[in-house]
Amino acid sequence: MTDILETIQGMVIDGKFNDIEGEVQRAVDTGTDLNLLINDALISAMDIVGKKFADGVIYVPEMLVSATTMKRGLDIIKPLLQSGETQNRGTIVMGTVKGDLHDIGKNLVTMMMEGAGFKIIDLGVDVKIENLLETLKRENADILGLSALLTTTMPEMQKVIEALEEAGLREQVKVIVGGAPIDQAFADTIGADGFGKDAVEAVQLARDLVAAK
Ligand code: B1M
Repeated sequence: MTDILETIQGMVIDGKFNDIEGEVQRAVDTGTDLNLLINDALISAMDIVGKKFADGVIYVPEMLVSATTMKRGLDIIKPLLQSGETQNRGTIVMGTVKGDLHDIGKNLVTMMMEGAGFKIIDLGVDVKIENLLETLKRENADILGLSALLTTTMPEMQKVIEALEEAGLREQVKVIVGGAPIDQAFADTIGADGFGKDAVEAVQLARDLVAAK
């Protein structure tokens, strides 16, 4: 890893939220590959933070400060991910499921989807099923994107899919799921239309699902 990526990774781990924007901007200005910046510096930092938390080396407040630092870094990158595509490829309603407050991954997916020309309605975190259904209907959405980071909130995804069926929306709305504990097997079990390992995969999946509609 280059020095600048290592510095940025360290800043997220140490929660240097006042300094991160300048450093990420410097990385961008010096032509650092955005994929490396996102994956090798920012996301990998959160993996290390998560491990430290699991090992009892840090606690929730430190994890939160790292998350804030990560978000500020991503904010610098966000405009660069917008491709300027004006064509609306389809409408996607995004949210982190009820009971779950993790939104960094969901925000990253949202940014990339917007960059790829989708219209995104981001309902945020801890989203209730009624709110999802109401928005999907109102927006006549093509896709619902659900994120979950906790093993305890994963089952909520299945509840959402069941609610879509009960509301008669399942044929019209394709469901993409993602988040650290989610995998293809889980997506298949709950009857989702697709699983995105990361933001890039999620965008490709959304493209494919809309094209096949
Ligand atoms: Co929490 N947390 N956290 N946390 N947190 C995890 C998830 C954990 C694995 C840490 C650990 O123990 N190692 C653990 C869960 C364990 C489990 O479920 N078995 C955990 C825990 C336990 C908790 C609390 C319960 C802690 C407590 O209070 N005791 C609590 C729960 C709060 C709640 O949600 N109700 C909690 C709280 C928090 C903070 C608020 C402090 C903070 C979140 C801040 C925020 O998001 N605004 C936080 C953080 C930062 C983490 C870790 C360290 C980092 C998550 C992250 O942002 N990763 C996390 C450990 C880890 O995941 N390594 C951890 C970076 C992000 C870019 O990756 O979200 O995976 P990710 O997204 C990826 C892919 O998964 C995918 O694309 C993204 C880009 O590649 N993806 C999708 C995500 N969504 C997608 C949707 C798609 C497609 C792809 O389609 C729609």
